[in-house]
Amino acid sequence: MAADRPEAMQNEKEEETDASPEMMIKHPLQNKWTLWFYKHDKNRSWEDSQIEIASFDTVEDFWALYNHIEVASLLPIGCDYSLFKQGIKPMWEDERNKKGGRWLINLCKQQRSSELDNFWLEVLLLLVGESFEDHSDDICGAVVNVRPKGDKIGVWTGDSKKPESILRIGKKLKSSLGIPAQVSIMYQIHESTAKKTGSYVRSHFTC
Ligand code: MGP
Repeated sequence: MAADRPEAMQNEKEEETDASPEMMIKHPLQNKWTLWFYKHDKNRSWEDSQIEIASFDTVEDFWALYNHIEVASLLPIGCDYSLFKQGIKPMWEDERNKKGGRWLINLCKQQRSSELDNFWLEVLLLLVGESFEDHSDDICGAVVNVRPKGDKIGVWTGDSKKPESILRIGKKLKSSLGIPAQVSIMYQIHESTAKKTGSYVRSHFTC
């Protein structure tokens, strides 16, 4: 009878149960994701400075990677992290990005210490958790830029001609990050961003 066994053995039995094959199966994500890192290097092109760090497709491997790397706020200025569905490069030119755009969240300098890491983690969780419901398929990835003039987070979608999907994604993003109603976020088409000459890029949607 189990109750007659010494306590250590009962614990051993419990450990045995915890290590059963069912408990060892990782929790799969709907998509496989790749984390990229960008660091400016004057000897390389922008494209060649994008380095693939790792790919994962389970909850456990997501956390293992997240806990292993530096938080965004401690990256050297000028660096980016990008998380994209596997097979999509974090660049405008990729087939799956070139007709799309991004919801852009501009942070002020003070928000690097107060908001950046929480915002970026929330965005990562929205992506890997497929939290945009019917519109999660329109998501390509997300980018965080650490910049002297103010950091940026962009959520990239694949088709700028899907207003309903874009707006639903924007509203979900805004509410999940707790961005106040009176603060607008804007959606910019990559083609416009790529062609810009000054700092201004027209917003296609705001919410
Ligand atoms: P950036 O890193 O997106 O923003 O783009 P940053 O540094 O805040 O600069 P700003 O122009 O928005 O004020 C910086 C530069 O990186 C761009 O001007 C391009 O030269 C290059 N770049 C950025 N992206 C996202 C791409 C891309 O997708 N493809 C290519 N070819 N170059 C890019």
